[in-house]
Amino acid sequence: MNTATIENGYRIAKERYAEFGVDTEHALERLRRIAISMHCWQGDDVGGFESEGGLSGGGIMATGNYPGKARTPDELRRDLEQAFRLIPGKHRLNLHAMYQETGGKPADRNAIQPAHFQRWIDWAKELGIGMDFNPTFFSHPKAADGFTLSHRDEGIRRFWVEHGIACRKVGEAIGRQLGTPCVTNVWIPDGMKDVTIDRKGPRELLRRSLDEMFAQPIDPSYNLDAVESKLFGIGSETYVVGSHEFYLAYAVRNQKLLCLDAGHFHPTETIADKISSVLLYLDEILLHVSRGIRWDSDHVVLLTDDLRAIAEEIVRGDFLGRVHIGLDFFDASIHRVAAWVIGTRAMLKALLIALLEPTARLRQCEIEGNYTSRLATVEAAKSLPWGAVWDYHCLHQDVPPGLSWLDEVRAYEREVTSRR
Ligand code: RNT
Ligand code: ZN
Repeated sequence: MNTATIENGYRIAKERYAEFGVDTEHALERLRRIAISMHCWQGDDVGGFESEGGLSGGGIMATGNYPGKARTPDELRRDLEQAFRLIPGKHRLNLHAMYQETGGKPADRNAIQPAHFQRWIDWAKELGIGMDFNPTFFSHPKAADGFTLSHRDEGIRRFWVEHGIACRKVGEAIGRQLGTPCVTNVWIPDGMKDVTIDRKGPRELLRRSLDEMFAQPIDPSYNLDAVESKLFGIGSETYVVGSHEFYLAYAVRNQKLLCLDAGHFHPTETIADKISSVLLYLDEILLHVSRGIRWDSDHVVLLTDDLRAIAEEIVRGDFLGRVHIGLDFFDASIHRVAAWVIGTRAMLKALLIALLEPTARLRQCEIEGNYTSRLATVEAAKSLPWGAVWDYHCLHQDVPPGLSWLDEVRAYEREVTSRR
């Protein structure tokens, strides 16, 4: 695709959208300001760098053995930079505590300090991007029996509370140094595989642990706390302590961000319809955009109807300033840089389509009770040439349009990842 073809395509698209009362320039200007939080853990199959090869566990698992995964923080940063080069716009990095860099013996989880993440922070500063953070409540001997913050053993529970406290301090340092608040998201694997008699006890313990973790106020311009629910996981099929009801209530009462992960609900339940309800009671929320397939909650995000519905809700509700958009998927069966690029570009495409929607017109139809026109217009808008606007956007953001980004991933594979 040459530049003239893209420019011409855009000119025609602009006219077509104008017929629907949509200003493509305005949509692109808004799209350029959206920062997606790209998760580091797609790059090394959720391994982390605390031990050789990384420990798996905690009911999340990357499957596949595509060669060339990042084995060190430097390799991971290099891969992330390659992905960022193929994604239009300026985005963020979402880091997990197990990606600490201590230059030798790893610090135990309750002893991590901002210094252990300084190289990540300096790197983000160089790139001019923000960062988000996550305590790691899995892949650790003290999480081996499936309980962390809701553990009956006071010593273990306290260890994980200390980890949470340490991570909020890391989040604060990140936000202070990068000049944009760090969202520090808590997800724990705690739950039971089978018949559970006491569903109440662990929830009481979790509430107490969260209260202890969050006791110390932190300036929200540096750090924002989020809590993430889940319906079930591998090994926690029957009972998950941190269920949706648990965290929804906790977040509302304590004014924390609720993290809605698209893969953490019943298979036919989508998170799009939750956004406008939850934001009546919370200032801000975090999304983990993912794609659930049967029992797996973490396939690479594609431009599905579900994804489009999420983007539409954010845009129609005017929630762009209140929804932190993070990605959460991991696939070890395809090139890992490609996975990031496919998923992040899909999220941006969904947002672009939503920004190009003739929303004012549709809203008017709805107010007038003209549901026939509403339905007809929604359907007609689907075939408007958003692809031409997307390619134009890529061109002007200096990233490859269409599928041409894949050539760059292949070259990177030849020169870098296949040699690992
Ligand atoms: C797990 C949660 C959680 C993790 C990351 C690695 O089910 O979705 O967000 O994927 O913390
Ligand atoms: Zn998640």
